[in-house]
Amino acid sequence: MNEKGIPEEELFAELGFFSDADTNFKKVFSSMCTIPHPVAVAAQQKFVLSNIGDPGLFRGTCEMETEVIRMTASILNHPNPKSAFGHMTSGGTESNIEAVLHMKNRFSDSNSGSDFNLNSNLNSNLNSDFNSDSNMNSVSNSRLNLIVPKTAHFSFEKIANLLGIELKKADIDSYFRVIPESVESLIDENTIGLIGIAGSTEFGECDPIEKLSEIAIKHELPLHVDAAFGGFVYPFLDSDSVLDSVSGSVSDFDSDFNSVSDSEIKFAFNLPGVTSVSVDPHKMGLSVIPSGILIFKNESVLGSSLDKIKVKTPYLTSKYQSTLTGTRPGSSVAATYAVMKHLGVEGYRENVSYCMDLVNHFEKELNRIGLTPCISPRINIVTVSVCSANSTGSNSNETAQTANHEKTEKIRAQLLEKYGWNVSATKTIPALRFVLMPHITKEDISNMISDLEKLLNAEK
Ligand code: 0PR
Repeated sequence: MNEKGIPEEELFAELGFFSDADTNFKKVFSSMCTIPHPVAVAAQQKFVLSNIGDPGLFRGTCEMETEVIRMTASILNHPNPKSAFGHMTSGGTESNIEAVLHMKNRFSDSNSGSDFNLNSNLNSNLNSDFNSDSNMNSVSNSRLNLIVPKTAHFSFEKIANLLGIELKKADIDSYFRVIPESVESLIDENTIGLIGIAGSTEFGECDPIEKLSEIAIKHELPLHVDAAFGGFVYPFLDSDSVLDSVSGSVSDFDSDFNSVSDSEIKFAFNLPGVTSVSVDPHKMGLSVIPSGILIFKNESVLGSSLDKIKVKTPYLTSKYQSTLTGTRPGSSVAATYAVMKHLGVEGYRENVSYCMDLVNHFEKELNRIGLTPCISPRINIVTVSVCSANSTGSNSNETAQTANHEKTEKIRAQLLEKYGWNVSATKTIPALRFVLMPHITKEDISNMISDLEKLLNAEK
């Protein structure tokens, strides 16, 4: 560091240089974040001092946090939003870490002979012939495991490493949704819980959470739903706009699940087996970074796990702290509160409807150059193969798959180098991936597709 400080003018000239090197989202189709709503930014600035890690000093912000949790629980169809238990986090990764940490603690609890029963308050007969005690007592010394869909976000890899658990990856179907039978077949006496995804990172798909909920109840396991992206999308989908967007697309929906309109998809607290859900306001919630939300059905589903992570904080204004992080930005709470109150359900419906309109336009433009999405997009994430037909299926051999991944990567890189478009590629199949966020316009889509067409013609 320099001995003498530099004058403000010089400093801000320098900051301008750095900010010019950052994106303004103009040509970004690869990000799950977007430009925050102006009311979120204004509220963030008003609360720069606030630290909800020391709640007694920031009572106002804490009140807003409680209200954010209640509003989110109601979006997530909680039968009694006031009884939901949760807090704001820095985003999906932290929420997932904390949800799995509690799963691990609860598992050790049950295993140490505690009579804590996760689903004891359920009026369900699904678990009538299941004896949890005998199951738990037979635990071997092998590593604890967590069952995740193959499409789970990479944050779960970090979690496995951090918590010393094994990830068991369940198979996915041709729509890239987890197969419930595969999940159930992976459960053993060392399984600490199940993960489902509402809005997968690569495809935007929603796993059959209803089925996972039944499995969770049957085996008395906690079920965490990662709705980091989908949490501010699925509840606000208008079924008409969705039907529009899927018509004329590749495959007809065939299963029971597929015939359900997307606005009716159950993925949260209206399913009895769901114990926790994570949702990120800093993605489709239009709030500022960092803003995440982790909600448990109620405090009692945590059993004594909460006590395990509670630490005494004698020199703070509260007696203890039970969040993973200490100092937490009240400005993110204020921003999220502001945008949720300002937009209301109606505003978020409009936001999602705008994005789904982009999806419709995107599909039409793709058709114009002879392409179709890999699967009918359920939400505003579209994947597109730029390789020849039939070469992306699961039957194609490994060499062909590698060649297709390489070709996809080449096109992705050229879109950026020649034309400045930021697009990503999927790893599950060789395809380009486009996240149609609110900062994108139809004109951007048409321009980008025209540039893609030029690249593909040059490849012929
Ligand atoms: N769960 C799901 C389903 C996610 O898609 C993500 C992030 C997370 C959890 C983790 O969330 P945080 O990154 O908030 O901890 N998905 C995006 C991704 O990894 C995050 C992202 C956003 C990446 C904007 C780049 C970007 O420009 O692709």
